[in-house]
Formats: sequence, C-alpha cells, structure tokens
Amino acid sequence: MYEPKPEHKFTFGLWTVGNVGRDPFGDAVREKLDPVYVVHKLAELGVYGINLHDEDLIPRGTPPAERDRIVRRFRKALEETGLKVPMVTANLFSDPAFKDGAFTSPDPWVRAYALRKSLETMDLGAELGAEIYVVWPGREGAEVEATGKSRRVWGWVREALNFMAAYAEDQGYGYRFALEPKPNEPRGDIYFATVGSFLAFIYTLDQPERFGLNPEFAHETMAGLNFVHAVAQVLDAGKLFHIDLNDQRMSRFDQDLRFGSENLKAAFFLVDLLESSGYQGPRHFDAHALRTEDEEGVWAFARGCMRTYLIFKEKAQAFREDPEVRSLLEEYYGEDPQALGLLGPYSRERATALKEVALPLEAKRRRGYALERLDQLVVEHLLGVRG
Ligand code: GCO
Ligand code: MN
Ligand code: MN
Repeated sequence: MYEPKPEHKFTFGLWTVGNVGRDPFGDAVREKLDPVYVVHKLAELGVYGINLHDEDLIPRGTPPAERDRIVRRFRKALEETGLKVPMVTANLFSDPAFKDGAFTSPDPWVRAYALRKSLETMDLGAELGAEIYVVWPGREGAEVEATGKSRRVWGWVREALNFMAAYAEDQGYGYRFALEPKPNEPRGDIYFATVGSFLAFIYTLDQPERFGLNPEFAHETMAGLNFVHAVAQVLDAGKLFHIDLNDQRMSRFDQDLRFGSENLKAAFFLVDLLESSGYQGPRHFDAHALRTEDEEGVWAFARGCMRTYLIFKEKAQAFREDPEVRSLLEEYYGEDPQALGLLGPYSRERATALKEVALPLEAKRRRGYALERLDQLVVEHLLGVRG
C-alpha cells in the first residue's frame, strides 16, 4: 500500500534531496551527495525521474572534457536504473554576476551571460532526454525602486524567452517551457510574483503555445493566496506544464517543507484536483529535508512526500465516491433544466426569456447550501473515521 512506483510520475530535484541544509544563518549540515548515488537511491525508492539545474550536475567553470565525462557517467546511471530526467533548468541565481538580476540585469553583459547559460542548459537537457524547461526568475526582482527598472524588465524577459523558444525550434528540441512565479526571496520583490502574472505574460510571447506554468505550492502560499485555485485556473488555460509540490506556512520565509506536512486540507484538494484533471506530467517535489536531518532523514523526507501524495489520492477517491458527498453535491449544483436553459451563449431569444422569467428569488434567498455538513465530511475522511 502507498508504495511509490515509476508510473506515479514522482520526481525530485537533484538540488532537493541533495540540499545540504545551508541557511542564511548557518552552514551546511550534510555532505554533498554524488549525483550518481542520488540516482540509484531515488530509483530504489520508486521515483520516476530526477530534475536538475545545470550547476547541480556540472559545477560552474568545469572544462568541456570534464563536463562530457560527468554527463556520460550520469547517463550511465540513468540507463542502469531507468530513471528519467523530465525537466532541466538553468541556475540563474547563484553566480554573484546575477546579484541584480539575470535576464533583468541592468548590465547587458550579464543579460547575455544569462541567455548563453540558458542555451547551454537546453543543450545539456537535450542530451539527458528532458522535455520540460523550467524558468524560475528568482533574481529577477528588486529592493530599490528608484532605478525605474520595473518599466523595462518585461521587454527584456520577453526577448530572452522568445530567443530561447526560437533556439529550441532551430535545434529541433521539443521543449515546453514552464514558468515559475514566486512573490519574493531571494529578491525583496520578484517581478513575476504570482501565477496570474506569468499566465498573462505568456500571451505576449512569439510562441505562446510553447509556454506554460510551473506553479509551486509554497510560492502562492507565501503570498497568502489559494494554491488550489491558482492550479485550477492554470489547468483551465491548458497551461499546467509542470508542478512544484511542497508545503509552507503563510507569510514566512520559503520553507520548502515535505509535501502535505503542514496544510492537510489544501494538499488533499490539490491531489484531488490533479488526479481528476487528466494532468499527465511529473509530480515534482521541490522541497527538502529539515536542517535537523542526517542522510537517513533525507530519504525519510522523500518517502514521506510520495507516501502522503498516494494517501491523499486514495482519500480523494473515497471522498468523491462517498454516497452522502455525492448527494450533497447533487443538491449543491441544483441543476434545474429551466434555469440552465436561460444560461449559455447569447441569443436575442435567450435575453428576452431571461428578462421575462419569474425568478424564484424568495426561495433562493432562504436556501441553505449544506456546506457545514460537506466540509465536516472532508474532515472526517481526512481523520480516517469515514471512507
Ligand atoms: C525556489 C524555487 C526553486 C526552483 C528551481 C527550479 O524557491 O528556490 O522554487 O527551487 O523551483 O530553481 O527552477
Ligand atoms: Mn520554491
Ligand atoms: Mn520551485
């Protein structure tokens, strides 16, 4: 029961289980793990794939021959285990050159460096079989408003993303680009702060069909927003290309907690949504073990993320099949054919009918929606006393 298998499409970032537990106040508490060892460990745990930043695998400044040796060795581990690399992304935040932005640096040499690093990461991903390319604008933000940069950044990012999409086309890479919003951290304010911000931006690009979202649980939650609603809107737009699962308390630093460890209800409804949406992509955990943990704790963390997801999946199914839930929902949506006939696309007849019909407003004003009972059933399913 609740055993992760590759068919569940669980993925981890090399940087997540490889996180050494450094924070702004404290040094590393764990050894850096060899990427090849991580591949073997994740395969043992039933994981589908491993995602990476260019620098997670190839340290900055590695000479080309050594780079190729690292890639060969890593690919051998992938072949031995069957683990995939579904997604790659460029680290555009660690290098001190990016201190005032990568694609949004005021310095055109830094913008050129960011673009080159992105193209090279696309080449690396192609060698590893990646199909999704994530863009996380972590350093694309500001603390100081006086520069007026917020008037120019949109054009710079648009130009860079258009360039990258055209490069992918030119090279015959099939990448789908997944854009990942975040409100703040490491910058005081990040320009692409929310799902809605990136979603709107996509339609200003040259090839909007190549671009979608990589929403993250923690990021919307940090801003006090409802992640389930954000993902539902992204799904409605056909733009859920990837998803970063973790957990987070509102209004705090970016905690990257084990999936489902904090907001049980939100995690439950997220799994319920994803599993009923037809989403076929990876279920990626962008989280890391607590700083208190040794290596054993890291694998406990990874197992916990997947196990919790699978438990929620089962709970969601039981909830949706619960006869009382079904009948409450049937009542809730009140599908009276007469009323439904008044709604729908505009026609002159429908507008006339709408104006003439006697609306049963007194009854509607008195109506109860039975949400106390429905929500109590959610709690009882989650607490394991029902279903
Ligand atoms: C964060 C982000 C990153 C990105 C990663 C992939 O808050 O640090 O979530 O972990 O997801 O860089 O682009
Ligand atoms: Mn994050
Ligand atoms: Mn993320």
